[in-house]
Amino acid sequence: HGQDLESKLVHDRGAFEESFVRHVETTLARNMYNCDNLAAYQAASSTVRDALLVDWANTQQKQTVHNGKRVYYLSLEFLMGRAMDNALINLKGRDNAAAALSDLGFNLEDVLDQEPDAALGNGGLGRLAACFVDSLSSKNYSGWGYGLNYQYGIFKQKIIDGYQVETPDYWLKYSNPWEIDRKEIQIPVDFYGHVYEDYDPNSGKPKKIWSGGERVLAVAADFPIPGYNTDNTNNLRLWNAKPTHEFDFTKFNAGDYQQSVGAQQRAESITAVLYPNDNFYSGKELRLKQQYFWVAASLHDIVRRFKKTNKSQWEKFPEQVAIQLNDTHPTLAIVELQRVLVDLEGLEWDHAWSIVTRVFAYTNHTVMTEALEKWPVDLVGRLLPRHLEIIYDINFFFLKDVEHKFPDDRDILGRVSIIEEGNEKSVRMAYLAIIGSHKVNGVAELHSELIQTTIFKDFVRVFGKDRFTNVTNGITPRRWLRQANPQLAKLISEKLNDPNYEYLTNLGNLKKLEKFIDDDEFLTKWDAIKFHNKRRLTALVKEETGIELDPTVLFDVQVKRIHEYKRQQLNIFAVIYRYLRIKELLASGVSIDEIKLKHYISKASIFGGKAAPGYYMAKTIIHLINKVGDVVNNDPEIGNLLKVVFIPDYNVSKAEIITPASDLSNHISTAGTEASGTSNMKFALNGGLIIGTVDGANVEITREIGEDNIFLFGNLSESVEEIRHKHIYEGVQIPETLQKVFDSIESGAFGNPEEYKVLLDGIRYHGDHYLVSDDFDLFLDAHIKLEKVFGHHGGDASDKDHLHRWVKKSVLSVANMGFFSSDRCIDEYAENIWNIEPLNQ
Ligand code: 26V
Repeated sequence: HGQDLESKLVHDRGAFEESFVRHVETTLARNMYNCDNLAAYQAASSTVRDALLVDWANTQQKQTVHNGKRVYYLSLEFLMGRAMDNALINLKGRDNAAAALSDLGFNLEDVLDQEPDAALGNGGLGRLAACFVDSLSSKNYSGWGYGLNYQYGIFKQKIIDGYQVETPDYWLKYSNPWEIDRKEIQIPVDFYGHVYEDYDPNSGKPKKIWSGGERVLAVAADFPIPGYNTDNTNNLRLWNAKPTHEFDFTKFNAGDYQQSVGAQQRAESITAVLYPNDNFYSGKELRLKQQYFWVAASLHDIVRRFKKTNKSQWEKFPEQVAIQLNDTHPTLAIVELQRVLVDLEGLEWDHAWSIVTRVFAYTNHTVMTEALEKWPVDLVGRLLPRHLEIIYDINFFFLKDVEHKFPDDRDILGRVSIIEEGNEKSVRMAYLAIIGSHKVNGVAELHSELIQTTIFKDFVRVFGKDRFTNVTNGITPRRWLRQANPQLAKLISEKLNDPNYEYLTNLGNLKKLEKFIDDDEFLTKWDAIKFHNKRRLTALVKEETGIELDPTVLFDVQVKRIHEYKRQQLNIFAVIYRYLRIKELLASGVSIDEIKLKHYISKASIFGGKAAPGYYMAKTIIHLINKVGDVVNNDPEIGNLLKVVFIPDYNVSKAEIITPASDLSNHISTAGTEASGTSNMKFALNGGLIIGTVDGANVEITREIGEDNIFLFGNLSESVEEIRHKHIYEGVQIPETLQKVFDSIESGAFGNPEEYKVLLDGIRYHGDHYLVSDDFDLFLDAHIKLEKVFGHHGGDASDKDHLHRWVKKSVLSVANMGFFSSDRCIDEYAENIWNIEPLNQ
């Protein structure tokens, strides 16, 4: 019956309409005459949710009966974006929903547009987790996500007078139809208190007891994750922190009722807000509380599920459970499992530890030292006294092994110790994660190589090369092709003779597009779709900024978190250089038309991205971009030759509009700093070309699509250290071109030069850590080269070869992007790290 209902709601127009009307009248307590787009979204999403729940319940049932190994993906961030379009696509019910809504007087796109983004993440790491749960479901794995149900997601960014202003993202203003409250699933989590020793009455052995302190409840909220073209619907479980309602009666009796209730209410602050830092560690107590709260609740949930069928057969635990640590944020799970096994279940230390290390694996997402978590020992000891003891014990046994292995190397002990000695002792979470895992992976080849030769090189000596591996990141083609770029997805399905879009789960099939590389009609269609997408973006830009873009010009895009290492400053400096050159040419009497013919093609530089609220330098870069935009866009001489826009509040739903509309996107991090990047994959999969450094997954993208189809430039990662050294000992050489840019900034061309002093001085006087000066001319050269290819694109129709040069590169990119499906990543994790197999449908 359930399956029937599901299939009806999604595939039967009448049933969808009936359910929609019922939800308007009952769930929303409104009527059809008083139903705006928002209400329509709520009623439609409730209908889709009802359908999802059927698959979800069946899947859980099936997985329980099968009783195979499950993987749990622990991530503090899941940057899901909107759910409804994705659910309709995965259930193959989009056309039906569109037709039903149209019958009722609504337009599906407008209705979808009402949904707030679930923005429970910062950037790459959180979006990767979202792609991974999509692939886990789509490839029929039994895999759950565990995270926190923040009331406030990543802040909303406003641009006021060119400055970033943060406002809270209260995304649960209206009830969330995708959330299934599991109020009955409550797990107590303790903090603070003290540890004492007691005797186990059974064994007579000493035993540690952790008691006292503060108790908070973890209450489950579940989110169904539908797979594409399968009934498999996994679960994403996000925890809410709630007070226990166990009054502190001593306070109560003393008449301090107010304070007693107040302390309880503060429990909810644990899951109130997502920390808005990306690639930067700041040691806040509440953040550590979030981590333990989430890890303890998730682990106890996992253990409870295991014990239901396996009782206390702990040897079976690693055969039933794999846990993937998304960065070091959940590292305390290693300690918590050891505590559960030793303190609560009475296992011997070594036995427990051998179970722990078979269960966990750790993914590193950055080599940036400022992002590596190091929690002060004092803080850990106060918040989690028993855990700190266990960390010391883990370290003791580990260092004993290291000493045994390297008896003549005294220094290595200090280097690999979990505890960093110094003014303030701290716990190095990455080291703990490596020691407690059976596999450690980086997220692209270059990155995995770098972690093994730099930050973790001692651990390669200690544990051997086999503990380390690489899994190059990927993205889900359902959202990032089918959903974001429906016209291109359709053209591909026609060309591949694949009316059911099977290629979306077999992305290697894209390769067959190469056959059509000389098919002019196809290339023209391809180009027209890009143009359509550019118009869509033009409308968004107009709405968000008031700026009118000409969709025929080159759209040159850089959207991602604002960070010095990602080098938005390099990009905007090059834009300024271009503007100054254009002004010079105009001043010397060269006409605009001649400039367009001989010097510069018309382009729009499009930026977007958030800066961490405390990251002053990043905010300065945003301000500069906006000020350059003000000057350039209002210069009457320039016209469409150059425009500069900063799209405020870049997020997943805006990415779905921006990505398919780019001709060229920037992935220009200092070599060796961007672990992988995933937006590079999204752009290439949508037929945008890349200008990039030899960094992160750009390396594998180049290998797959061919070096003729990507514009690489810049110093290589192996030279970076030496160049930095030279900067410090011999000073930084500013090339003439960049000097021109600096001079104009300092002349006040873009507002008060004082505001940009930190930015320029960082390059000139403080060692130019990110090699802007070294890569500037190389970046300009790469532009000259690529603009020759783009030039006259869409112009002189008689010169077909030239006309289609860019488009051909675009097609060849897409045709060779199959490798970057997150389905491939998940298969690699499953085989090489988790040792799990898909469930047959
Ligand atoms: C670290 C920290 C440190 C503590 C406070 C907040 C915070 C938030 C995130 C992180 C993790 C590393 C940052 C990250 O997002 N890395 C990105 O991961 C992407 C997915 O693997 C990858 O594509 C990007 O290159 C990498 O920057």
